[in-house]
Amino acid sequence: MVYTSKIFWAKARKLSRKYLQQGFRDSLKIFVSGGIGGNGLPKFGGVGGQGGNVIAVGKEHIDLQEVFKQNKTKNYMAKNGKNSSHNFILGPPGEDLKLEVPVGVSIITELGKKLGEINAEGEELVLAKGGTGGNPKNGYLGTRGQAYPVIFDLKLIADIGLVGFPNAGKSTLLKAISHAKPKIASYPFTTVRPNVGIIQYKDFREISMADLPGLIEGAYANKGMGHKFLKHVERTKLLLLIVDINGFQLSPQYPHRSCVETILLLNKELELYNKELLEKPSMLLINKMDTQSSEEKYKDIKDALHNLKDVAEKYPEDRRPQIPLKFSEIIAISAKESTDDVKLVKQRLRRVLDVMTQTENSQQDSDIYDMYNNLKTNVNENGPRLV
Ligand SMILES: Nc1nc2c(ncn2[C@@H]2O[C@H](COP(=O)(O)OP(=O)(O)OP(=O)(O)O)[C@@H](O)[C@H]2O)c(=O)[nH]1
Ligand SMILES: [Mg+2]
Repeated sequence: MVYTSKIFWAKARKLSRKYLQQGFRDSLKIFVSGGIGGNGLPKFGGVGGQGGNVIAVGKEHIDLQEVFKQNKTKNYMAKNGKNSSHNFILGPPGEDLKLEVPVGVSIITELGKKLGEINAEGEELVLAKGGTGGNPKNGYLGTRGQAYPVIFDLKLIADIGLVGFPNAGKSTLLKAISHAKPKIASYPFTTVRPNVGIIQYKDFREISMADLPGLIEGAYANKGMGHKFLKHVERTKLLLLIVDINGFQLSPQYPHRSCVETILLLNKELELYNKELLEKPSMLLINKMDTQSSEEKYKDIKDALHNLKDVAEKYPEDRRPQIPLKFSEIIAISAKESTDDVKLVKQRLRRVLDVMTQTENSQQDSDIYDMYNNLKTNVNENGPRLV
């Protein structure tokens, strides 16, 4: 037994290291420069052509890394403007350079200034402007274009973000609820890069769900896979937390955390990373209800689940969230063994998201607005809905 457990943890450690080596990237730095403006022709008052711009253009379903690997360069320059000449008194402008980038990318400078985001297919953003053509104001000498490194930072866009410690069953749920085929295994850090699955309904409504690699304590400070994946949660509409009824232990060197502790710790990690995440609607799934004594364990924690705020107050400060998440629902399930449970989750997720969509479309409709607010707040008034 000791031997098997040694192999297990060695494998888990190796895998988490493998993730770091394998270089999955959802951020990438390149150098962009706008074309130089063409020179003017003072004798004839000729104006040089404007340098071309470097422009990012959104494209669905492309991989950030692949796009730039194919080009084998990190320098992207637009064409220079042509000089003014006898034949062309107005020098022709330099051609723009268009770079296709995945939808969902934010573009920032090295100093952290945000240049913008690309959120739709075909959306364009000028990354580097071309220089001005030579004219009377600049002594007919074309100027240089903007040139600097830019960083593409990809955030997934999905309706639902699955958040949980490693091994909680996130990928198992995604597989059961959608057509995605994530890798599932009994060791932590099986998922090393985010996967998005599409949940399909009979009326053709589709909802996307992102399965993210497991968080660990300290993720907010970039421990484990840290920030890299927490940032994806920022763009999801609903947080779906999933915990193992039996709690979680990263390895024998780390303390075992009970189910309730894991909920509070996930809450704390989200809070430390970005408090605004806690304002999103959220649901909680207590998974692995088919395992031994899970029913008893669930009974024991039911009261605590109704009063997570009070329970949190008894925890030491470093493990206690300041702002407890307000779950619109808490559902005990077996993602692996019960198709009925998965169906129920599918229905409830849709219910919350439909209310949210209606709210977005009609802020004036006070009934819907109240419904939405209730989704966010009913835990404090009536306690969460337990199934
Ligand atoms: N008994 C039982 N096992 C489950 C259930 N859900 C998941 N598992 C098992 O738990 C293990 C981990 O499942 P995953 O779906 O890979 O967990 P994960 O949260 O995606 O893990 P990471 O990708 O490492 O973060 C696997 O061995 C699953 O078969 C469940 O409802 N019941
Ligand atoms: Mg997984």
